[in-house]
Amino acid sequence: LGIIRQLRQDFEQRKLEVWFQPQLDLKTLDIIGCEALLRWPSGNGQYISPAIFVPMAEDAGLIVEIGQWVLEQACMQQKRLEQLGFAISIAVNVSVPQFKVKGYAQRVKDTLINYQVEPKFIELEVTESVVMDELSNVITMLQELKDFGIEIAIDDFGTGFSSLSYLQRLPLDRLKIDRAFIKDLPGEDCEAIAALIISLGARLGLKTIAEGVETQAQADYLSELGCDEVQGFMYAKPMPEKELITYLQAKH
Ligand code: G
Ligand code: G
Ligand code: MN
Ligand code: NA
Repeated sequence: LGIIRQLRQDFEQRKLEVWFQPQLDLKTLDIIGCEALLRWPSGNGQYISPAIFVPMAEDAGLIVEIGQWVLEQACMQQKRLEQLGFAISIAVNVSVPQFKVKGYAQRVKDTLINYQVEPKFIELEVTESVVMDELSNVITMLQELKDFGIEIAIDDFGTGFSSLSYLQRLPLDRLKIDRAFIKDLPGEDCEAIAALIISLGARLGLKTIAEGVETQAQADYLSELGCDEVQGFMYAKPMPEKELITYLQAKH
């Protein structure tokens, strides 16, 4: 079976999973949210990385359906967590082809209404590639979602090849500093870039979140720079829903 046929079949047979990775306030270490991350089981407890199959699903157009399903899973998870007393937001990754579907923003809004999720508890993570494609259209859609109350983050910030001018034109809430700029911290080049992104975020009135934080030295340095939030193996790995609930209850 071709990999896309297999993916489609496993998706239709509800074999895909959505895991969640906590995001913390760097000062208080309170859990402020989590990122929803796709997992494709390949048997014996192994998983095919989304870094491999998401680009294929994008090319095949399959990401539109899968992305909608991830959003629905995120909505259901948000409600469950809220009912357990954890009012935290859930960040969902959105790919370029999803934005190309007519009425995408309305569909997102309808989904939240359907699941009775308060928009402030859902964040969409978009990459710079979204912006480079059809700028005015994307701005309109993101503005519509933002007006509804959904938060918008730029994912993998600093790794794209677009100009920075879009930062003024998009209705953003958060910059996610790519792991590439965190992994060698503290260290000359990395420090300069991380520091620049954090101060840029502050100047633009945006929150900054560092991804891929693995060591206390990285956390200390980010704290010194004034980074707002962190996500990474040092705090928690992506985990299935049940584990997330156990984790949140243990932290409480
Ligand atoms: O979980 P992991 O770090 O292996 O994810 C690798 C990549 O796959 C990340 O860049 C992430 O943005 C992407 N990814 C994970 N889940 C989703 C999803 O639901 N939708 C999209 N579009 N990308 C995802
Ligand atoms: O590209 P995006 O930011 O959406 O993807 C997040 C990815 O980063 C997920 O696949 C997640 O598993 C991975 N990730 C999260 N925290 C860490 C970390 O501390 N170290 C490493 N190496 N990867 C991480
Ligand atoms: Mn992401
Ligand atoms: Na990223």
